[in-house]
Amino acid sequence: MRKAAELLLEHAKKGSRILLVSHQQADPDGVGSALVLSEVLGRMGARTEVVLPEGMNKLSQLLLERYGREVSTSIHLQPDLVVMVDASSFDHLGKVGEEVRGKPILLVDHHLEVEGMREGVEVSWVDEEATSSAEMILRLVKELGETLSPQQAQLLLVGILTDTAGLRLARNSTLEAVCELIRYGADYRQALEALKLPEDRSRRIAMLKAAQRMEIRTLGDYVVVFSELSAFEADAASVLLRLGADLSFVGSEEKGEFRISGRATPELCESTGLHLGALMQETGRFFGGSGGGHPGAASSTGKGTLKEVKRFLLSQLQRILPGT
Ligand SMILES: [Mn+2]
Repeated sequence: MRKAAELLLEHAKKGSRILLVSHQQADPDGVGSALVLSEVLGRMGARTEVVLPEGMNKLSQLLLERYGREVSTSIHLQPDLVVMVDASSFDHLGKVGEEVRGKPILLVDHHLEVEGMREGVEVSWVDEEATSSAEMILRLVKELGETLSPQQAQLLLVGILTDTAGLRLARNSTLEAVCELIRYGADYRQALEALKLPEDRSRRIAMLKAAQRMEIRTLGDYVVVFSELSAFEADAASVLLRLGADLSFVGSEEKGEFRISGRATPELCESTGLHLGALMQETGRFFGGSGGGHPGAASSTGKGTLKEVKRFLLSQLQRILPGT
């Protein structure tokens, strides 16, 4: 972290132009982290821009409206430094990945490190122990000797709540970060409110369809389920865990390309050492796409059919899960 802070300090002092980017379909952790860091660096003297050309999810859009923030959809700044937040590889940035490749880059992320990324950037600060990028940004801001406004603290808190499923996946260090954000003026109940999506009928129907189309497999002691949707795959994968699966995969397929999200219970990850992020990285690589994520939540894209992906995942899982 020290190196990350030093690099930012040096650039901010010079009044550098700093571009902040996050992953495609950015979630509140990515958006909140990029925005808050951008504002802090701006106060320190840098010229900054947050660019999310590949869009963000519904929740992030609602948050920007609620907190009166804006992001760009294309790059206007000729950056002296690019900060990648909450994204572990250029592939995850979509087309902006190609535009920033080769520029001086600072990587701040808590996903499984992607092979070769460390070499492609100036400074890489990856902390897989952090449950969100927002926690890392809080530490970074303090290291920079800066402080947060109540609203900035709130944006980071919302990021933490998103990535920890409302603190269910929190570690002790997460809760310490939450307490600190509260001292800066964040409000827990308000953050929970901000994360409630308006009642969405199409989402509810998608969850029911995912359950209806579910295929149930047992691998040793574990219940693994597969399903198919054309939207809300990640949400559905989480819902299927809550229904009782140990491991769930929900994918979509269009024009010879697929997208798949996986979720695993913390118990399964702990007892078997399964890292879905690594499995999805491998899946992406195998099918000519990209993938990654966390031990219990990850996704991948690639070329092929869901049937082929399922076969691939099952063969990998048989290798990884004991007694299968
Ligand atoms: Mn995150």
